[in-house]
Amino acid sequence: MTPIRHEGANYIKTACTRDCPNTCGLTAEVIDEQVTRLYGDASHPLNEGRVCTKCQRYLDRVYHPHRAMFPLRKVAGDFRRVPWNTILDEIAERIKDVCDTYGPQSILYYQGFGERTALKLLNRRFFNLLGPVTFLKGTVCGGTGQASQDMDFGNRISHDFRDYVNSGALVVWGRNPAATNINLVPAIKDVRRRSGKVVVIDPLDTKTTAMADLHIRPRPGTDAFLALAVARIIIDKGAEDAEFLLNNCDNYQQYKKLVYEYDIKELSKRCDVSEATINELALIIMKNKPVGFLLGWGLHRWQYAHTSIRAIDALAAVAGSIGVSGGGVSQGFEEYLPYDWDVYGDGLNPQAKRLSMPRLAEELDNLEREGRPIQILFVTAGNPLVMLPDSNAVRKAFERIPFKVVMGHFLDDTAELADIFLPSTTFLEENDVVASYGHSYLSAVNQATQAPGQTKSDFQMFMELGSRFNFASEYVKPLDEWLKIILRPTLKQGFTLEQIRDGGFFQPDVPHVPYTDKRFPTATGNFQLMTSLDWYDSPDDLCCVDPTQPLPSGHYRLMSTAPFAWLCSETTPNQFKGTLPVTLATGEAERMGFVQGDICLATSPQGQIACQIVCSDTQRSDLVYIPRGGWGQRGRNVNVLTKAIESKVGCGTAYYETMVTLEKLR
Ligand SMILES: Nc1nc2c(c(=O)[nH]1)N[C@H]1C(S)=C(S)[C@@H](COP(=O)(O)OP(=O)(O)OC[C@H]3O[C@@H](n4cnc5c(=O)[nH]c(N)nc54)[C@H](O)[C@@H]3O)O[C@H]1N2
Ligand SMILES: Nc1nc2c(c(=O)[nH]1)N[C@H]1C(S)=C(S)[C@@H](COP(=O)(O)OP(=O)(O)OC[C@H]3O[C@@H](n4cnc5c(=O)[nH]c(N)nc54)[C@H](O)[C@@H]3O)O[C@H]1N2
Ligand SMILES: [Mo]
Repeated sequence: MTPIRHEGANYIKTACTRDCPNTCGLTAEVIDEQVTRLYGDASHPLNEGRVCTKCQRYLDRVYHPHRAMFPLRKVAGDFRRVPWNTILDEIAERIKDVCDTYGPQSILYYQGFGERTALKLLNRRFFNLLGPVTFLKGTVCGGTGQASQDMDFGNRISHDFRDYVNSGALVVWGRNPAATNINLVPAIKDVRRRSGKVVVIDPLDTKTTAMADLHIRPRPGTDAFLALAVARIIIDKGAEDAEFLLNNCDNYQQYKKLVYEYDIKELSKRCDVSEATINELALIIMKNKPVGFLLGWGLHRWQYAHTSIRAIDALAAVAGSIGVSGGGVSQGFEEYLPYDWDVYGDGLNPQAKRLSMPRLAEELDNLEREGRPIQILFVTAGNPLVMLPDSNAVRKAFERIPFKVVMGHFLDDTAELADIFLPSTTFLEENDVVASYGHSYLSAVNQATQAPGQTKSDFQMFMELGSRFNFASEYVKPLDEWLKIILRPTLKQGFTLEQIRDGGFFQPDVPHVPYTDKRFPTATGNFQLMTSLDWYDSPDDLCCVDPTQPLPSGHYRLMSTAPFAWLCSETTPNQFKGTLPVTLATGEAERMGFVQGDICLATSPQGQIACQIVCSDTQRSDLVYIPRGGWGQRGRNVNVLTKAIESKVGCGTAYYETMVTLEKLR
């Protein structure tokens, strides 16, 4: 939307830095030093003036009366305001003490996903300059998909989404762009306008499934069987892309063996999709070429997620979608591509210890048991107490850490547990640069308004903290100087910081349609077709019940996916009234004796939480849906229920491998 120009208002071009694949270009309207409205930047080539609900509501968060504005120190259980200098002195002294007494490895730096801009590389650099402090490995977000696609393509590279104007069909697989990535919605509508087909494959009903020609609801976690079944039908019909499969792929014979291991009836039973629907999907794929496959993050949340993702990659190879305009299997983009990764400083400490993010509580417990407990926890841009799995275990592990520093915007669950809280600016109050995990445009973050209260950017805080250490002369530099260093690889190509500040540009090295030459950065240069479904080789290894089998009566798979109305745990205090909702199939509710509005207790081996029943006539009967991101302070944290296990590939988090039961409370 083009801003309606108000007299006396300033309009600042900037970009949204929140944890979302849109990374929209924005225009901030500023009146009397206050941002009064956020518009989509009409000149931004990707969002073209669009913004989503989350962005429209963001100002409520920025100007919320509960936003944290002052540095705080906990004294006898209560936070007290302390001047910046005093608090930074205390942190620096404590760090030096701990380094001398226990060594830098007893400091844990936890970097959340809240803001991933260029200057954030310097956070990790600060810790690396201290020595081999402890970092995290793995991810609660997208590691599994990337690692799985790297196995097939050598390097995961997605299609620019404007390439979908060339698609005959889109298969949106485990992704909900109508909530999570609005800039894809025009592409979906465009395919349908051109009489192409849109299929959405999602066990849940979402705003995106409502836009589909065909919505398929497989048994969650079993998409590999659906993909194999469709591939089998295409191969049976002789409609496979034989040229690509024979000339540009490895393992075609083994893959074919896998495709023919089970008959369609068995495959249909395992993924719980009817044979008629499987045929319909196969027909759509054969008739509407080229087919673009779009994978989301929901698909990653399983122990064996890689089997689903690799089976979809292979299906795309069978369908003739790889290296073809309008095709591809697209998921995410490398959001740190434009930067010089040396700035992280990881090279200084190749031996630094890394704790598994998905299993952080267990890792902390192990260190404790070994007599090497973490002494200082430093959290930036994350709310691990709410967003990591198994929150009760995370809380217990964090409580034992003697000194915790949290930087953020609100006194959320994690901040409440801190000994020291440092108030951060929002992106509206910062100068920076941001790339995206949803496209390859580099955008400017231009400060729209002054930092309120005593808030400081992470950059400022780390520079001021860094000035208290003996590495100050190499670490403490003006913002522009650091940006020029971080952006070295991009500036080397002839771009300037001023050009970025002016709005940004596409990164020149990123192809809009990857792999058109059908050469892949794998060991042989060929696309790698999967050869086995590993989990069936080792059923004992399953962390929970076999996903292809029906669940015991009264047990449900817990889906805790991204909500439409807010982003991760970036809610505002008092945004929610009433009990946390749990959506259950109407038939199942009747069978269990529940009615809409009943309050029940959801229980898993990890924990319990009170929920209010919402009935759905279309939802699968073997799962329940509870939105993620609610705070424990308000009794809305779904992660008290979730299991902390890693995915087999990519060290991702298998949140949805959690089974719950429901019991009526009153
Ligand atoms: N409004 C909003 N936008 C967001 C976010 C938010 O919280 N709210 N979060 C942001 C973040 S951090 C991320 S990573 C992205 C996530 O973006 P998306 O991937 O689009 O969102 P998710 O809800 O994680 O997952 C998408 C869908 O996958 C489905 N799914 C889960 N398991 C399976 C399965 O086994 N098979 C199939 N076929 N489908 C499955 C879920 O039901 C869900 O509807 O969105 C970003 N944008
Ligand atoms: N049950 C369940 N849990 C999940 C998922 C799921 O599907 N199900 N999905 C997961 C996914 S996809 C993700 S990405 C993670 C997200 O996990 P987190 O990154 O821990 O979650 P957020 O709620 O986004 O927390 C970000 C925090 O950073 C703050 N922040 C924003 N910008 C800045 C900044 O510049 N500086 C500082 N210091 N703070 C800032 C925000 O105010 C917010 O409090 O959660 C995961 N958790
Ligand atoms: Mo994420």
